[in-house]
Amino acid sequence: MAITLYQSATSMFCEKVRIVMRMKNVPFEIFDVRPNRQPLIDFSGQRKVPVMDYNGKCIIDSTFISAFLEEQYPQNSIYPDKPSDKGLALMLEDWADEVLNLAIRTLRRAETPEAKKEAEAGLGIHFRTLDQFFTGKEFIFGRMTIADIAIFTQLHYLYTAANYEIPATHKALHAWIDFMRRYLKLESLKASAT
Ligand SMILES: N[C@@H](CCC(=O)N[C@@H](CS)C(=O)NCC(=O)O)C(=O)O
Repeated sequence: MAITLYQSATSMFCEKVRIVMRMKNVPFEIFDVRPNRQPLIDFSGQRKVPVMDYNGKCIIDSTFISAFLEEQYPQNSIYPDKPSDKGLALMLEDWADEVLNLAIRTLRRAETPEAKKEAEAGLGIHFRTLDQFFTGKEFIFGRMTIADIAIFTQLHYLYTAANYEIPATHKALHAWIDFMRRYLKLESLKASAT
């Protein structure tokens, strides 16, 4: 069985897939696309990462890769047990990948103090919701699922690549990010930002 993950180290979507693979103890090789994307384009016909080469089969997009891995390696499931919770977990995964991601990218690209303020206000709405989510809770569905992983990887990117600190007023969210970082045995946020 040969599995290669075409990735870049700082991409939040690649981090999401790496966490799923590690959670399921799937051995994989890494192909970093930053020096040269051409092998990725030749293999997948497009330029975005993550892409998984699973014994020659090409799977594009972190959500599809995660779902495929779940099918092949059902141990340590990334989805909650209850079917209604699974639907909610998939919604949250998509919300993190699309809505939260867009709010973070808007902040990262803000060029003026006004644009930054507006972007922070938009992101603040999500921080408040997540602060409520994680008050007194380690995982949304009782154990780690794709919902926690997708939300965490977007927020982690804020520190590692966008060099942004979530306001300290969001205490529960801060505590949760710290907890997830320790749980996933990730390097210090500050250290990985350099
Ligand atoms: N929905 C995709 C998003 C993938 C994505 O946007 N990847 C970015 C890196 S974070 C990328 O490869 N961008 C390169 C480009 O657009 O040329 C997923 O979940 O995998």
